[in-house]
Amino acid sequence: MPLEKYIPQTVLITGATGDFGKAFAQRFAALGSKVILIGRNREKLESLQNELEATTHIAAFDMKDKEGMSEAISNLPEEFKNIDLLINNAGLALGLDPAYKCEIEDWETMIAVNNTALVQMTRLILPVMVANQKGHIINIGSIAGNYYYPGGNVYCASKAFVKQFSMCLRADLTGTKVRVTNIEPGAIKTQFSEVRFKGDKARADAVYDNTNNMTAEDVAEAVTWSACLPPHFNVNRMEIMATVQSFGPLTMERFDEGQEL
Ligand code: 8X3
Repeated sequence: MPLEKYIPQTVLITGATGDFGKAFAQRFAALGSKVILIGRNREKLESLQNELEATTHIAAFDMKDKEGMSEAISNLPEEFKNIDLLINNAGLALGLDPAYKCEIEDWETMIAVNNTALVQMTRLILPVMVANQKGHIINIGSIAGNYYYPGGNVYCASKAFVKQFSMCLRADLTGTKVRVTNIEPGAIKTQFSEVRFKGDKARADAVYDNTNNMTAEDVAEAVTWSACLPPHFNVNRMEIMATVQSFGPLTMERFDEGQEL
């Protein structure tokens, strides 16, 4: 399939300085797209901008800052306004404790970034795509939105929200030619676990030790493929996992003889 023909012209990437964001930026820059890089840290954005051989624009704000987001989008230079690919990539997991032990602030942060900011950004960009009858929203979901695991609680719920929102967008966008895709990666070797375990590098490294991990570049492959398909072809959801990752049995509690059930 001649995918080169369908390369998006203007790509906005949130969480651009994270491992996924960088890999996406590198791929679309190499394909010749103009790239809008969004992140919290201006210096990191500038360094990524310098590294990319592409027409880029950077906007530094915290995804939790609704006004900052809205200002950055209204102030986009003219040549970056016609976004035809939005990659809602900013997101995080915090903690892996059982629900009754979690920090409520961690839950609030995950909902604020993974869900609230994602819907705000989508709402800001959608009118341009609908008016142009051209566009694609790629949300970075997770297998965590499809399966349940101990300690997943709010992270898993936030990714289930992303999946449901993505597919409901599809329903609303019927007739607009705007595409929506939820990419659902499993465990990928990135800074993800270091963030989840709040800087505990040993615990984070253990997640990826002695196995054959997928990488951010693999996820970028899935994103780029979905984005460069002909306009009649929409990937609704794409769940991807390392071959070494798979499913475990459901659990069943057992009781000692004589123990109250
Ligand atoms: C990250 C994948 O398996 O750690 O979204 O929940 S997992």
